Amino acid sequence: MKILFLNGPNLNLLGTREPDKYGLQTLKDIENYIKEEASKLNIETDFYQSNIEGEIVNKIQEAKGIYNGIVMNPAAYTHTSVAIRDALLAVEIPTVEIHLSNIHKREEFRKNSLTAPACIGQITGFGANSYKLGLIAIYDFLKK
Ligand code: CA2
Repeated sequence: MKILFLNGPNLNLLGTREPDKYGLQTLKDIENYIKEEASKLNIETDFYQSNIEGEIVNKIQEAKGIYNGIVMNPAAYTHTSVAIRDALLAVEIPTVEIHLSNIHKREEFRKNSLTAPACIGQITGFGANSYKLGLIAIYDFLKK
């Protein structure tokens, strides 16, 4: 099983700023932890982060035929990107949306996700553990 972890804008700053909101772990720390957990389940994972919407769309399109599933934190694009939503719908790769913070407990504009309706489900508010929960969710969905 091959899973792509996609990360949207500013997540490259994880662990360096706003630790109260997003925690102390860097994206690389999270990647290392997920790779360790995934290998126990015989899952191969790749991580990708971009601050550019079109690059994320390209990555989703390229994922077709390579990855069985996607775990995605679209970051701010969650709330704005019709393009990412359309790309997910086009490739039909099962996707779990994840967020570090609970987007439903924050500003009004964060409560709506344009991308979640193109996903099998959403995990939000568990900090870095949302990545692990996302891994388990996509694994359970795909192994059925
Ligand atoms: O809670 C999440 O995972 C979010 O996807 C994070 C996004 C935010 O726009 C979403 O509403 C919820 C923001 C990511 C910004 O990451 C930073 C990390 C460190 C320092 C500054 C920003």
